[in-house]
Amino acid sequence: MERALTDPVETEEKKGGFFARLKSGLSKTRDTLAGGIDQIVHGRADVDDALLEELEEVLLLADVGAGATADLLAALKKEVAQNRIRDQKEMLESLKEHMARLLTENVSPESSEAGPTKVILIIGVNGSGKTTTIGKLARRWKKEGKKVLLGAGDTFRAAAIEQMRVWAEREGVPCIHQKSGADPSAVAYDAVQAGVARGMDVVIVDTAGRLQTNQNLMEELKKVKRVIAKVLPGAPHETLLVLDASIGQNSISQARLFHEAMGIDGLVMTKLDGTGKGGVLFSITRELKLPVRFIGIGEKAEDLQPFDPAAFVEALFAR
Ligand SMILES: Nc1nc2c(ncn2[C@@H]2O[C@H](COP(=O)(O)OP(=O)(O)OP(=O)(O)O)[C@@H](O)[C@H]2O)c(=O)[nH]1
Ligand SMILES: [Mg+2]
Repeated sequence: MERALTDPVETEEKKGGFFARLKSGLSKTRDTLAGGIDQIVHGRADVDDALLEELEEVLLLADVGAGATADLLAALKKEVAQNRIRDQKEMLESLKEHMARLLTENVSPESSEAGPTKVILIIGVNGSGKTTTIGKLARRWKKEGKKVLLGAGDTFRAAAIEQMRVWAEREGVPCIHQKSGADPSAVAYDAVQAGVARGMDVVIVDTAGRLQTNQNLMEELKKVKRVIAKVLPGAPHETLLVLDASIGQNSISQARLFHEAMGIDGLVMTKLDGTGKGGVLFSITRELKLPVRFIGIGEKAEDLQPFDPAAFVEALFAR
């Protein structure tokens, strides 16, 4: 089959756009982080205590968080003492290495136990970017040749069902939905059953946004998960929490409560393009030991990328 040359994802990737897009999506955090570092090293030769203190401030401003910043500073100070960091260039190289390490150490890899049909449950607070992320994932995976089915599990508002159907139609994937007000676990049940029956590779189930502190709504979410497991034992294979990066450090307590209630397998960090707080990824992986699976760097269908720690750090410091 001939591919349309105008497919935006296709064209982007042909241009080697992955890194360019990442770089532009992270420009606000880069301004805070690399821009801040540029300012403090400007006109100074030595890596001394004063410089490291200013570096600490820059990291905190970019929302790297107190714990992760302390880790990074301790590592750098040790290397300065051992004479392994002798100038600013070496300091920057070492900082980048330690930052990439923070994003990968202790983080569990993606589980690979899914059978022929992989079920993914998407959860998070209101407006974090769940439905948009599902649409973007549908596009990505369909383009990879996978058979994708969506479940419009946000039955809270009619507009949410409509939003999911619009994405499904645009990406050319089936969408299982019921009327607004229907039981979300019934929709999840139907979606997974249909996914298995139709031999789908991936079923992605949307849910209504909810606060992590709302007991009743968290119980409802647990029920969705239980019902999915009843239709297909072992499912959902991945429960992904979608977090809005612009809330910075607040995302840590949010993620912790969702994780305690639901058992999360990974994170999707959205809206990185709109915030200088992208440093939060370092603290959230450090605190929760959960992998960031995807990042959202814009509103368009192609603005979702699998998270690549090394590329992320590189893009944060790229000129
Ligand atoms: N700039 C930017 N906007 C995003 C990104 N991801 C989502 N959005 C926008 O965020 C808004 C909310 O997105 P939704 O996908 O509807 O969020 P949701 O979590 O499904 O919201 P509820 O269903 O109401 O809980 C929309 O305007 C999206 O276009 C992103 O990575 N970058
Ligand atoms: Mg939604």
